[in-house]
Amino acid sequence: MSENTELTKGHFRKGFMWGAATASYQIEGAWNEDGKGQSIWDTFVHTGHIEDGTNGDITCDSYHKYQEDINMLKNLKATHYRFSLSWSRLLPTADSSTPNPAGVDFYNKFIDALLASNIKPCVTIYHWDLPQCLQDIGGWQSDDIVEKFREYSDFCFSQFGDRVKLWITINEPHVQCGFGYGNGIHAPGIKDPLNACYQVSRTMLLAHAHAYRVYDTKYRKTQNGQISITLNSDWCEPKDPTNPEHVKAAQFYIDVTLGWFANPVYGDGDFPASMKKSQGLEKSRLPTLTEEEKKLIKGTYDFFGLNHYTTRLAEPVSEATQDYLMHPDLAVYVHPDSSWERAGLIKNEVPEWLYIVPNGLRKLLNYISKTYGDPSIIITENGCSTKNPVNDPGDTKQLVDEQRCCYITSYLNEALKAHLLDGVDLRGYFLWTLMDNFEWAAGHTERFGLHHVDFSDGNQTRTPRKSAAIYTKIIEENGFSAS
Ligand code: PNW
Repeated sequence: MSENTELTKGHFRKGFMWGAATASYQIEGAWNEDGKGQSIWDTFVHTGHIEDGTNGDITCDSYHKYQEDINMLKNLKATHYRFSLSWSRLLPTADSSTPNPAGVDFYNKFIDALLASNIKPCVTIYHWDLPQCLQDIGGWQSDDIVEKFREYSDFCFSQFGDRVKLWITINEPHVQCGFGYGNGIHAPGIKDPLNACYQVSRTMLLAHAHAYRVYDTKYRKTQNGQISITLNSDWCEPKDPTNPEHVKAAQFYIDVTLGWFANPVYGDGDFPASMKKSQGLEKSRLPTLTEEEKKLIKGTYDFFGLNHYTTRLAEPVSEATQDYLMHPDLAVYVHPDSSWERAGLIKNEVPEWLYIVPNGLRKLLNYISKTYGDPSIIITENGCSTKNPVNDPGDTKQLVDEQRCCYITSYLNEALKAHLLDGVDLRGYFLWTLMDNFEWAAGHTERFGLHHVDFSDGNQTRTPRKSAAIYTKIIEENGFSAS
């Protein structure tokens, strides 16, 4: 078949990080227990918005069942676990002088239990669950958030940095800007693609940069860890590679998803020129970063955190396709190739966005390596979903998840090619996700787990899928051994 399926044998570098990833709101539950404050996701789910009407009130109940999560990680043979801290559980009033002792205790116990099982924590400081009290005073649309985030990060380093050596400041600012403030399908549900969406990209970058600088100046010497941001990007190719307009369109799509945040942090400190120009306005709608701000943001990374799921083809917009634009300023029409396999096992009940194109990962890794000066890259998320309801009466839990097994094998093999054949500096891989959880606006309808979770048996019973065993074999071999 195509280059997508030819497997290469070989190994990742020694000490490669093998993990699974989750996020606090998606797994913890206990939304109002033990002094936790409310987050914008608590507010959002309690006012509609979710495909199946579910919420994260209980979800996987990891707040109580964390030892089960650790047991699953042990069985996987994971060396690392990426999870996020709930800001409102730690600082219910977003004030670091009045933390919630039960919240601090919870993460201390959890981190200690992980380390006791020889699994290293990779901690995301912020994975979208902003304290509601901060939203009430403007959230990411107010410059005050930058200092609040700096203070919160400082608090996290001071409490957990003796044991946490791998930090991610902010998860996927691009999705937050687009979904939280552009089309409003994520909390806080603001539909303002021409203003708010851009405005918050600046505060997120500044918040990240300040957190990095605090770590650098106050903690690095004694704690000796690494810290960065995690950016998401599809790979994107011209529909017709011989047509310069298509080539331009594909590059523009990457500039807008990846470059929007990667250019400031890993490039020259500023937003991509193509984005500023593209609107055809005298003054861009993107905020202007001052020279001082650019200097502050530029270079605030110890590695490149990448979340990647899928690939798109690009072409210029035509009259027929203009309704499909992601964003009014994004004058590119992107779509999957008709030959690509779509995620989900059941026809007509499949995730709309996820197409399986393994070599897109290899190309994206090469692109990042070349464009941003060969940084160390950690894949902080990659995975594949299925959609409910499952109407295979023989396997309603989708425990024999052949498609996910193929996804993991083929994407990891492309990552291996990037490392072995192309010399990309790849340091680790975190599979999304350890277990089925609350998949944001899709609620429990979309499942990404290596483990099935029963959300209706009162026990949130976790059951390994076939993909868990497949992933473990790859971890044990540190790649793909010649068998
Ligand atoms: C990521 N897209 O979000 C998040 O970091 C996870 O919390 C989430 O569960 C996971 O991917 C699966 O969706 C994304 O539309 C959301 O391209 C949307 C997109 C990409 C990533």
